[in-house]
Amino acid sequence: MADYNFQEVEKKWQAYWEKNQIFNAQADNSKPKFYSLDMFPYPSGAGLHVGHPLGYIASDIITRYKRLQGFNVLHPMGYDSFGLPAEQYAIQTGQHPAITTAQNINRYTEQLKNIGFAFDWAKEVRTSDPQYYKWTQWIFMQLFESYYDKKEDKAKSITSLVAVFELSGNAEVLAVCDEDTPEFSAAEWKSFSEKQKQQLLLKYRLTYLAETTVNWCPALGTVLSNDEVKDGFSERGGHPVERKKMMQWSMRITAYAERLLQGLDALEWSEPIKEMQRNWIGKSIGAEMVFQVKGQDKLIKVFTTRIDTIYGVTYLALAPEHDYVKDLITEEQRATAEAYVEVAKNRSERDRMSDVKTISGAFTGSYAINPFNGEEIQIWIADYVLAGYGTGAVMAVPAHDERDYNFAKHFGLEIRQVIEGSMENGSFPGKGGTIINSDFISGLEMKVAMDKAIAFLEEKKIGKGKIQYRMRDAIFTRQRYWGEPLPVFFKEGLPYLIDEKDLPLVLPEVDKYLPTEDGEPPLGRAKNWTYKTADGEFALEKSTMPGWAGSSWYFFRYMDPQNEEKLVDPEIEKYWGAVDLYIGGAEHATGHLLYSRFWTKFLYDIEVVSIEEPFSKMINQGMIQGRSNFVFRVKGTNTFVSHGLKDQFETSAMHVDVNIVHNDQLNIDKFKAWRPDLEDAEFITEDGKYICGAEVEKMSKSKYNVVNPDDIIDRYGADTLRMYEMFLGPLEQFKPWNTNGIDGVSKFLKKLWKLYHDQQGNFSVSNEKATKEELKTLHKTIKKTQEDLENYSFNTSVASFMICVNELTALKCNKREILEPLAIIISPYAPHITEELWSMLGHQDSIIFSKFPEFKEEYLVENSHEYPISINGKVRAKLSLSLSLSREEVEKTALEDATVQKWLEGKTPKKVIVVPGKIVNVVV
Ligand code: ANZ
Repeated sequence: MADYNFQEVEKKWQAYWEKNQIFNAQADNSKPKFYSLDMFPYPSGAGLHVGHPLGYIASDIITRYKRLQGFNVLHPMGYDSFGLPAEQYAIQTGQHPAITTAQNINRYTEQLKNIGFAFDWAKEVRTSDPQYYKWTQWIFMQLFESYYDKKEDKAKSITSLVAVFELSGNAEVLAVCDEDTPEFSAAEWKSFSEKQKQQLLLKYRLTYLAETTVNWCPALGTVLSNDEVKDGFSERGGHPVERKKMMQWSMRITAYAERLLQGLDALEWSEPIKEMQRNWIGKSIGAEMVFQVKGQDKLIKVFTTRIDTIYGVTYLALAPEHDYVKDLITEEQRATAEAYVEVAKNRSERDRMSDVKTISGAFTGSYAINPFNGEEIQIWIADYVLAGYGTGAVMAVPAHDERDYNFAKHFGLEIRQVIEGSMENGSFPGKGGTIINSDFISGLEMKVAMDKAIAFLEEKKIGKGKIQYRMRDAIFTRQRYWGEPLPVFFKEGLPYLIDEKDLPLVLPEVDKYLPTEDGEPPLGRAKNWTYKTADGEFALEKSTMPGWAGSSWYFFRYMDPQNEEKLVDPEIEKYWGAVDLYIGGAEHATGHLLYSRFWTKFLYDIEVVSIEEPFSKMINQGMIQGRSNFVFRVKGTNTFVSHGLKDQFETSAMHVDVNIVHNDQLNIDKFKAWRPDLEDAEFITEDGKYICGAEVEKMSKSKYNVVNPDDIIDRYGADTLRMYEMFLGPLEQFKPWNTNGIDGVSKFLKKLWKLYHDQQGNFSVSNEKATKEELKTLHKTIKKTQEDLENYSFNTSVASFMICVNELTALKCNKREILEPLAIIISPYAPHITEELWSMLGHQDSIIFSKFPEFKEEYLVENSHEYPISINGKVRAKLSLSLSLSREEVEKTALEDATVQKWLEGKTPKKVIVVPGKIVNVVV
């Protein structure tokens, strides 16, 4: 065999791995485990581009390395295959989303297999597969059958809650429930009708149906979650989103707010991602208190984080949507106040919040009484108060809060500074106004002052300490077709679960994937979308689950995907446990990564799984950007001028398909064939070449800069693609795809191949002992590779492989003692070529079953030293001597040396000073 034939070799080993199920993992208590997870892809119609596999290559390298270290590795892949794009496509073409999804999955799988990933394909899951979503529905049912017990700080069964209600009502129950849950006794509970009982239980269930203000996207015909909305537009498609009240299923994720917050500390995730989750959860420690409205039987409840500033309150402010607004507006204020509310209501909260320049609001005409000092203060309605946070009302302290300050300044309201212990904890610098020295708060630490104020509130029964979270319960339904049906039917307007034995509740066929004429979700078109029980036939829920349902627990299913009895076998789950390394994009910080943690904690509470946190360590890979190429058309002509000459003409730049450009040189024939209008294009070239311009942009079809991994593999092979993606730069960094350097990587692999072959291209490896120098080169590379892999620094390893192969080539090394371990350490990066070399070296088994070579320090230690021999202060000779020689031996050898003898001219030295490992000084 002459040159390395990657096409043949790569296909051969991919087939071998698949046939022999090399990467199939079984739980095995005799071996340490390593669970490596990639964020599974949504199989879109466009297929993979070179940016997608970046993280998969990194995790593949780690898993191959872990296997070489003796770990039992689980490295699965699957598809997050429900979702909007397939459905939008179905709407346009009438194709069933299941068909296009299956086609896309086939294409993805083929592309992934071409890259030579060590995936355990036997563990594949697809979230749109009824055998998978049966368990997504099952988890939903468990959530419906559970409530959150605050005393035990865990989810418990609704049945146990009902037992307590029957015994003692709900006065003693400490559970997470709706704000408006009434108190009832055991007797009352027993007297309630079935319907009343169900209605009350919905206030406790961990998934519940309630009227909620949602993000409604009319263009997509569905509700969206907060993280699917960016700046008032849908993340997918960029359609306007509005706020609307609707009956919706929600998940009581807020019950887990504190545990979700605390759990973050122990995770090996990047600080920015943890911080994003902390902010999203948004814990505030403060107090809730009520203000009596003067002359009315009304109490306004506020939430404040600074109860210690109570003596500085100069007005109250309510959100325009606050329930009391109508009743508080007095006759004199009606015209102005109502006009203001009308305008404010038509502005979204987001607009009102982000617009800090226009300060708007109105005085209601009513007053409230500050219970601490009996003072009467004005009640205002203000833009900056959000209806959905806290109580929708604030006690305003303009001297200490910037938003209050701006508002007070604008409307000429009093600004009163409180002098107290908390001063340096942040009073608003621009303050001014009067200064008040409060009665009992003065001179205390903020924390102590707050505790005192809270004690006062509690004693007077007008308030209490309160911990507030910014996070809201998560809306769980979408008015769409391509998602999991909810296992719920309706009887007398109330939701009930279907029987577990009827799972999966399979998505029904519909004639069109659009809402019905009366605005019902697409499932409203299904025939017989009903559920039969002994009591009759009932309508099933018509909304489907959101995209995040299936992806919130897939990492458990991978462990045991065929299990028909259980979500996962408990023994198997205990063995694999948490994911040891999760690689994926940072964009899921407050979506998928939060929901998965929530569901894992819930499944832990109900003892379905043994872990509370799903992802111990996570790395977020940076995006690979496109490197666009441009040609320059001379204005008004069909002539294109090369980059270096373009300034001599008036030109306009035009994106050109990067696949017909190589090293920035345009392939003119391919360019002419690219589009009909370019057929007769003319070119002004530089030295006969047309050089294109280049720029880094997002990789996208419209910029013609999408690079398909298949093309790279055809041209250079999968090993080159893998190494090159790693070589591009640190995994976490954003970096442009720049094929200009890919030839270097491809040449490196050819050089590696040559080390194992003679001049004629015949395989030739000798069994001679390796020299010290050869061993040194090998061992420094082992050391570097190992350190790099432990630090997930992949690009640096590739560089050290290159150096190593260059050194060994220079040494003409073809020794087995060096080349065997070399193949092993490169194999995680370039598995195909090394697998081939390994078999040529005479091994029967896959290289994956060998052992990562042990680094030996001794080969790096220098064992000789080149001593300068100085005679009367001048270096006259250099001698390479072993470091193990004694002082006397060094002296003796030095004096016997011929050059030294010459300089001594037969004289006996007066003095010889030997500094071991450094120098020999001779004085004559
Ligand atoms: C008095 C006060 C004095 C406040 C002071 C702050 C500083 P976080 O930390 O985000 O929880 N607030 C309460 N509910 C609000 C709402 N619905 N819309 C807008 N603002 C609201 O913020 C809590 C603080 O934000 C609360 O504490 C309240 O103002 C305001 F020197 O009360 B504070």
